[in-house]
Amino acid sequence: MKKMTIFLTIAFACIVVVPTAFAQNWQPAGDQWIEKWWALDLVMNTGGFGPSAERDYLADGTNGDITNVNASTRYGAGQTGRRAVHLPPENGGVLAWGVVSIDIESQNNMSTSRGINDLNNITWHGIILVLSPDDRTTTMYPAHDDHAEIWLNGEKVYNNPDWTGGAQVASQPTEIELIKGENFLHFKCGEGGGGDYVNLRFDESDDDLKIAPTLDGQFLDVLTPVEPRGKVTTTWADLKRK
Ligand SMILES: [Ca+2]
Ligand SMILES: [Ca+2]
Repeated sequence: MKKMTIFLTIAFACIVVVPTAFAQNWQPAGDQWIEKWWALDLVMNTGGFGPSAERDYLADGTNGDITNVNASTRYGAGQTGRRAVHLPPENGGVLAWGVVSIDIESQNNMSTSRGINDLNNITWHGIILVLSPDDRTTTMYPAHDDHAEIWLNGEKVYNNPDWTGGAQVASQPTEIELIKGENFLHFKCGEGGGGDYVNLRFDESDDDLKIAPTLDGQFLDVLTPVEPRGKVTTTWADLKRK
């Protein structure tokens, strides 16, 4: 009897706890432009999008722990919860990751996401988690001004130095492979002058994808745990203090 009671208790706990863990307020996908990103403070005074594209600021600022490539993997995404990116003062100094909302209609949404009208010689790094119910080939639609590079699950899938002509204009829709479960996408965009926007959406048929950061601003906490949760909950104030 006692064993049965324990078994039932555990079974009940599983039924109650597991669905709760997945009841997240995911960002919608499909043909909707993605508004919330897990983004790094902007790199400043880059010298333009040409010099920016030749640099791996993430690697330079973390002794190689986070890189442009591994920011598109579970490992690198997880590391963003533990490390700031330490760059020289002229490039912004200690840069932190956090949830950033972009104005998906603005031609200067990199600048305005930081409360400034029009910054130049800056570089954006943004990560999203894409949860897919299956393996699929689909199309992503990046809009950017200027040079955009995109990595997906540890591979570079996009490299376009030319601005696309509008905040919701994708000049090079690109076929990508998503895997069932977690996919990580890292979008780097270097801005020289004038317009400065990033934007991304998937295909209309991808309305079953789930995107994080969630609508209520969660990112690290919705990733599949690979280490004790306590380590991820260090706040940015703590890290910057160190
Ligand atoms: Ca600008
Ligand atoms: Ca520009």
